[in-house]
Amino acid sequence: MLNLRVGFARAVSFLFFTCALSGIAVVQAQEPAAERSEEVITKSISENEWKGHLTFLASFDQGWKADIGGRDRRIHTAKDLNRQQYVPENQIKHVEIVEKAGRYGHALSFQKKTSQSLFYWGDSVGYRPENWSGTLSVWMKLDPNKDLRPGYCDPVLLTDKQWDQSALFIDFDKDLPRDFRLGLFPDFETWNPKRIPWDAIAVDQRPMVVVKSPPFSSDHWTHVCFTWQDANRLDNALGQASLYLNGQAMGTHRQVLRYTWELDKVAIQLGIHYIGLMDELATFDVALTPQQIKQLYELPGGLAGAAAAGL
Ligand SMILES: [Ca+2]
Repeated sequence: MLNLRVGFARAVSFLFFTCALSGIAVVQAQEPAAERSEEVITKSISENEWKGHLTFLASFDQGWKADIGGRDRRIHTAKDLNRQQYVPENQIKHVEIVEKAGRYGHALSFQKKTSQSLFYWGDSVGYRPENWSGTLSVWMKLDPNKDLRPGYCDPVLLTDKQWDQSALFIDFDKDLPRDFRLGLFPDFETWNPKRIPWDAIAVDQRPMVVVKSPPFSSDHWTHVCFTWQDANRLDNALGQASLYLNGQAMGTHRQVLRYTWELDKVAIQLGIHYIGLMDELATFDVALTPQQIKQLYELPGGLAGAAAAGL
């Protein structure tokens, strides 16, 4: 993703720019998640059932293997972001588990930028070809403006293809001070049918939720959570996705969310060009409500603790 984004020419004429954008099948509107309709809220599960919808969990407390996962819970190391060549287990010497350094228990520590890529298989995340909703949660500890090397950084990327095709991700922009973003890139033909180069798409037309001056720090943990709902609607109704930091709603993006995944290729990639600590990476097969996300943020023993207690 990173090479493509960086590689596109930035010098694009305004005329081309204006015409090109008219072809983008993206309806974008950002609004606080608290303003979402009552209909959406009431479709969610009850306040006490949400932990039972945990579909993937990597707490790093017992090692690299995911606590909860699908057909293969081992982490894998890919030669690059394309994941065409990969081997089981972590092979990157600059990434390690640090005991008791986590938000809860142990944590992953990424110490250098690398072209290799770590991932877990994502077949358990709860993908549905019709009426799909979900949540991803992770804790991060870094100062993005000091710790990261130049270029984009994607702490978590969920896809069976790549960043701009059937993908959901969180990233830091490459320009200082770095923005934090939630990227919603459904099947490529649905969001960019005219194949407009990325850098020719105006910032406010991009399918993302953008947070200026996000509250990340190397001194404390930051909880990152995003939800998606009404993806893969048969009637092509708009779906929506919302980003939360430390339990607070940061914004919502609406568009048709058509994701066509080959389940055995879905990967939860983590730590792409990331330098910092990471803990408790998890997914749910429902879109948690703002109240449930606040509960998750304040969970005393974390999800691993909740899982050990029988959720
Ligand atoms: Ca942990």
